[in-house]
Amino acid sequence: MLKEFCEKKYQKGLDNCSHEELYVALLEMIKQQAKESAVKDSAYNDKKKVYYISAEFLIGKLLSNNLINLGIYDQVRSELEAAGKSLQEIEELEPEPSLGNGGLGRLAACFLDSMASIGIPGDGIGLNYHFGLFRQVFENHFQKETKNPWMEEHSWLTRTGKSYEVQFGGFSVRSVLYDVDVIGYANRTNKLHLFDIESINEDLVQGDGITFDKTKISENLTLFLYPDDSDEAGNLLRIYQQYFMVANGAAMILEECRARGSNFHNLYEYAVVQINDTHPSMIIPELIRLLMAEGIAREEAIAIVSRTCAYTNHTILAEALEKWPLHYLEKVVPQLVPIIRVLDEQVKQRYQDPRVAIIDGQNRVHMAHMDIHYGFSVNGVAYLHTEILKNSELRPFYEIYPEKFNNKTNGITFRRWLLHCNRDLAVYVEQLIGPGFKKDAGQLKKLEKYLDDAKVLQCMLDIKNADKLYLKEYLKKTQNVEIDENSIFDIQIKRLHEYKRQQMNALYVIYKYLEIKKGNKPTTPITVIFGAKAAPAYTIAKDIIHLILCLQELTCKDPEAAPYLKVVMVENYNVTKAEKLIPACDISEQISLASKEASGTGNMKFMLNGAVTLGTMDGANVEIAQLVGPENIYTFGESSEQVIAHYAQEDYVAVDYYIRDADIRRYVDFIISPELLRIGNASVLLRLHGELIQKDWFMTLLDVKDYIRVKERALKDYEDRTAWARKMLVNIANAGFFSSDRTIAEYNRDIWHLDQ
Ligand code: 26Q
Repeated sequence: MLKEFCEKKYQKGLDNCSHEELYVALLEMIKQQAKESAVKDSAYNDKKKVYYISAEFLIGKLLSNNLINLGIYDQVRSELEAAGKSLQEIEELEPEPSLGNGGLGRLAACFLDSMASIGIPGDGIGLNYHFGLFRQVFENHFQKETKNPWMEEHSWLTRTGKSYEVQFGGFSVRSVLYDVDVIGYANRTNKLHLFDIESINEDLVQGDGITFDKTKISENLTLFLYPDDSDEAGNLLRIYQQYFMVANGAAMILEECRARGSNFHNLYEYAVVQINDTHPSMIIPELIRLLMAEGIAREEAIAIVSRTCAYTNHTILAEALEKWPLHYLEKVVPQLVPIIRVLDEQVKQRYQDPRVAIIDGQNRVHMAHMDIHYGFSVNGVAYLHTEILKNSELRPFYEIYPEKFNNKTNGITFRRWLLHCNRDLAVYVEQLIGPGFKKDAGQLKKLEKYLDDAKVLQCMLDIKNADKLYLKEYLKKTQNVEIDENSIFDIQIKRLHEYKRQQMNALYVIYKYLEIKKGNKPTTPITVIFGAKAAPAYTIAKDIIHLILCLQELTCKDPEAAPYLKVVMVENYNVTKAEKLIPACDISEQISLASKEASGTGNMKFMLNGAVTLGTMDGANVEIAQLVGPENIYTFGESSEQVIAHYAQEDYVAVDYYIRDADIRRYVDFIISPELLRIGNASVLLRLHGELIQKDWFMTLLDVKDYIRVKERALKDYEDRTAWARKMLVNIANAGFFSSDRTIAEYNRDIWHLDQ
């Protein structure tokens, strides 16, 4: 099929086409097929539609994924092979759009895939950031941020004719809309709508860095995702971005619903708006404003919107819960302020408890509070997280609206995170249990009948070894580092944040290094791999990256340690790198301070690819533990209840652990040892050392000893390879629950209620 397409397009055979030509042809061919399959086979009637609105969509590269979902991957690959071309090399030409930070953005992308794959009419609404999230480069053991241009002449973006005028305080901008096809697996095609501005000026960015004039809104609005918000101009720009997304989204939703027959009094029969964290929360007052402009009375407009919008919470970290000073909103979106004030007054009349107010005593608008009062559903993203929301973080709201609260444990799309990223494993699983698991992930459970089959267990190990070899070659090629494929691959990849505790893993490395120097060499060597970007203004996070890069140099250059212990920090961690790292992993590091990680989704990807989790009882780890049983996961550390009690009683004092425990003192002091000071920057390492002893907001020292103990047990267990392969298989067999198809079916069953 590609052959005919190229013959028609270029008047030559595949073998005579360049990789670039083949890439462009594939883009066009896939777009054409997507159009043809747009609403084919949909089980749902298209009256009511989901609008998933999100500041982030971390979609990753789309070429292979789209070929898989269209069911033509194998055919295209063999056509190319027959012509001496490699699909993998063509795929390398595709830039990765960096339209997200991490978990929340990747979740949105998995949800779009699942909606299209189970036939739900559901589109994404977001922004088209030209330089996305920054590209990370390492220089002198530090993270440096550069811009990440990804839009090219030929891409998945299709410029539509849609455009709206968006009014801000004192000026307006005109939008342009790009659409990306969301091609479901053997099902329908939906859309991701990405709004941009017509007047964007990429030249505002100096050189290849990420600095620009933050005040020129009509030129900079969609340049970057989350520009530095450490100053007022950065915060204002965030609000401009949010309102721009919301105003375009609301206008488009109303236009579409009118076209499908809504008279707006019944808007909730035509649309459900899922608000992905608080970043799009202004859609509530904006929709109210637009309905009032259509002549609907205020009270009714509020009631309609309250039946249309639902809110998902992704975090309990106070600093991530958005509270905008009212005077910022007055400057950026004066037209929303009277509406927000009305909503606030209504709430204050009904409930005297200041904890549930929308506008607080310092005149700050609590976006989440507006969502909870004026949305019809509030959901957390894992069982434990939702319980914490109900019982502590949002307790006063739960007391008012118990019926609004529900849990939707996160999921991942198995098309990308198994079929695409680990073909060898997917093919083998299909040999064992047939193809049914691709549409119904619960069928992976059938693998359990092979738990005592030595041949199957050996095949699992062989596939893992092959994946480790691929990763070794990839790291050699991309970063020129040499790792040992026969070592244990211990991997921690996620955004850099103190609560995720990369610093605790670094302390383990120090412990192990000192053991090796004492002569206690591990039976199997260990490769500790990190991948993480730190927010440009997050000093401690960047200090932790510095420590890890210093440890990389120390372990790789020390001839005594290197054969047994190596640290590797993968540069510019993104979706594409995750796809290479996850299949090769033996031990999946999920070590957040209990209660702080809402769910985690990397944990699910690793499990599905046969890695064993080493983690705290936090987020979805709790559900993983329940599914696989204590034999097949390594858990450690204090429970979420204990941690919440430490915060309530303010009784955690890091320095006490440091003083009382000579081991802890040795590991922490190594950060400022002559060995590391020779490599790193003294003032940075000193700052990090001081931070761990004097603050340690996320209680690293509380759990570090237990962490080391349990990690040592996992490494020892690894020596019995058959027993380990059994753990791998149990993890894969029980991963079915974490398919985002299941999550989306639950959203529909409990929140969206779209009819078949
Ligand atoms: C807020 C205010 C100002 C500036 C930035 C922000 C901000 C930006 C991004 C706040 C939060 C985010 C992203 C949060 C996120 O990715 N949360 C993750 O969501 C995943 C999907 O539900 C969970 O699995 C993770 O546990 C959670 O950390």
